[in-house]
Amino acid sequence: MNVRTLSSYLINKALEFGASSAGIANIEDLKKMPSFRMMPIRPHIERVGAVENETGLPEGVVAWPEGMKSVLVITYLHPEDDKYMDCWLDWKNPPGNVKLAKIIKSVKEWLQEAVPEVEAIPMNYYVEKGGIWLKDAAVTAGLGVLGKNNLLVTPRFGPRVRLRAMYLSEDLPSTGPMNWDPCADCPAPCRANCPQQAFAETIYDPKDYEGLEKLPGRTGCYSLMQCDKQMAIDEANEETGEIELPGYGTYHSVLTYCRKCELSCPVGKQTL
Ligand code: B12
Repeated sequence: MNVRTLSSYLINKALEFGASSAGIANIEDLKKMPSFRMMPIRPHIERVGAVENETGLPEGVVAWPEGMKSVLVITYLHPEDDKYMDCWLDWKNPPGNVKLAKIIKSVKEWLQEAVPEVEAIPMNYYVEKGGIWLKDAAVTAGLGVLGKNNLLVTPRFGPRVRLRAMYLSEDLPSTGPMNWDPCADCPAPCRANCPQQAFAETIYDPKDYEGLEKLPGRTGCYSLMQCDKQMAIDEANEETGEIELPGYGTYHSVLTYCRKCELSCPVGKQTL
């Protein structure tokens, strides 16, 4: 099977198994992307939900597995009116993330059967546990662009998607990036609606990051520390008790993280 055929088979299989969109990012392209360049040199920041580094590599450095050449990146829609899709239920991964992992597993099983000579490694969500910087990967795969809200904004669903990826041993070319900027003339309600004003000041400077111009919030104005304050408030407001969630079952804990920058985005609202 030639590379183009394999690439379109993988994308179509991911869609068939339920992905909202899918694409390919070549690892050589990924290594040049902003997050992959910035994170190894960004000073350590303490934050809510941080996980232990299991890769044995310095913080921020991606553990590229030997022999892997490209990555399948998928999105899964998290609609505003299905809020529990994005909630941590009983301290477990949100249902939408579970679905993403299942789609990836199904594509891997299909690939093993159909093209056994190509190796595939489903990836962890966290870079600290073998994952990659998913937004830059999705941009490279042509699934959307990095918006003023510092999120992947997709043409159909705006930023209301979550991401997951799988390594591939085949040297497949990237299916992006796309030439589109929905934020250019947008007054950025995503930024104005942030309850912690996380986009209020420019806090990163290209000269501190080897001249890198594409910084958090596009220009360096996204403060993870401000955003993290809201996450801490959300964690303190975790609902507990016997909670009945229509369509999901009964739970003893429901944790809902802020999505203001995401849900204020006008892109894709007409699709939903
Ligand atoms: C750690 C983390 C957090 C931390 C820190 C966030 C941060 N940005 O630093 C906290 C807990 C605060 C957080 C908050 C949120 N997160 Co979060 N988070 C992650 C995680 C695990 C890693 C992100 C990271 O550190 N990236 C590296 C840093 C450097 O990236 P960065 O700050 O975005 O800055 C880079 C980009 O802006 C990029 N960039 C700028 N301009 C351009 C232009 C181009 C062309 C390109 C390619 C790149 C680019 O360059 C910067 C580096 O120089 C990812 C999953 C993953 N494995 O990637 C999810 C992830 C990014 N989070 C996600 C979400 C949804 C959220 C929240 C909305 C909370 C929620 N309800 O889930 C908020 C949104 C915050 C925001 N507006 O950015 C989604 C994003 C989905 C999407 N549509 O983009 C992800 C992908 C997880 C998922 N389940 O799919 N998150």
